[in-house]
Amino acid sequence: MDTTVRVPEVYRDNRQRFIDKLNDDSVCVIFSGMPYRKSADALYPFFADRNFFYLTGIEQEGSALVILKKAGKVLRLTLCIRTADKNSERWNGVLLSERLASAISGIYDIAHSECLDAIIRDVLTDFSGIMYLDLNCSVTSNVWLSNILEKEHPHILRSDLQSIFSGLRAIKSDHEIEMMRKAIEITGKGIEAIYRNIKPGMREYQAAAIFQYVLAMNGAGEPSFDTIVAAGSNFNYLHYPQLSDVISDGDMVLLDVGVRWNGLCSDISRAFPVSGKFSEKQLAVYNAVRKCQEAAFEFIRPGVLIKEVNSLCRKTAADELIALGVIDVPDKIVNYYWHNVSHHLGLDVHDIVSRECVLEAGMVITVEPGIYIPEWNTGLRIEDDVLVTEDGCEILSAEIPREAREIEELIYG
Ligand SMILES: [Mn+2]
Repeated sequence: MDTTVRVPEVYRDNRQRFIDKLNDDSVCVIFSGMPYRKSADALYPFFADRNFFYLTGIEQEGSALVILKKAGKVLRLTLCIRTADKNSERWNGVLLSERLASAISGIYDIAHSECLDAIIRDVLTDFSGIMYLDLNCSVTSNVWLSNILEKEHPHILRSDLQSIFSGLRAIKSDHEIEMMRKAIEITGKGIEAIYRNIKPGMREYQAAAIFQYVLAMNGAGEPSFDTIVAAGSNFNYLHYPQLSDVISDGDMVLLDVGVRWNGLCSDISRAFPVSGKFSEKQLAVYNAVRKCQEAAFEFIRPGVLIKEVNSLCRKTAADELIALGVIDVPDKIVNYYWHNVSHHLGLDVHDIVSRECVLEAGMVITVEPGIYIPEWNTGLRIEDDVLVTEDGCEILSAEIPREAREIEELIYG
């Protein structure tokens, strides 16, 4: 858990925007979810549904939010949370009190989860509007609710929540941008600590532990996704998960790391030579990727499509690889350019916003061109997070050392 105090106004504003999008006669039920079983009696760590979090700021399992809107007015806004039970708390720690749940979310009507069934039956009595659900969500509580609807209220129209959230979460609030700046700042500290402390002979997971240590010491317990440290030829696996190899002298190391701060994510990649000195070929690929990035930074502004940013980067990469003699015609770039350049970033690392939508001021996307040349045993991406502004973009992660020379100096110490 990070230590920043949550602000109920943030979630109140999010709820208002959300409620404005709902049909005038509607019911909406959103669940936080439950932890998945790992094996025997062990569970995976719990992670609350991001749409639920967006509306409540609550991270606790077994919670639900019920909204009833009639003739355009909110008649019910109830947050259900698990009842504190001394026996379960002895094993698993303290649950949210009603008062704390209310203080975090800004919701006054707090009920216990045991009452959810009765609350839903109550709001559905004589109801004939639209029921909003996460139709693609397979958590047990969602299936349970769908069954009630099918059996008892087959006439009620159901509508999917995702498209509403996808629109709402596209434009980041000032609060969200502030939280992302903080996530990025801590990510930068973690990356710099790796630059300064990594040595040939270490294993990849030991480099990841340096990052995790810096997170913890900065009050951020949680990376925003599984840390990637890929040395040598492991750049071939884009979401390389093992982290078990020894980092050898002469290896390039690819980091793809992020931090979650008050729910908001960063997502940054850097690549560097563990010895502190790029080889000629490593530097050539590095500079080519940097050129793609600069082209994207120049180009990103309101009105642009992510696929246009991608085309520009792919074209730049093709020009670079032709100049380096790796390819002879632009079409062959597909062998070395393996992934798209951008995705939206927010409460989810790959935020639920459509990649097809036209960029607008207030959106935050990644810029992460990558060029991978297995024949040279070198491949890398460089990833920064940018805020789309009225007339261009602001690189939120500009302070994290990125130029080849700066990185060499940091590693040499
Ligand atoms: Mn990314």
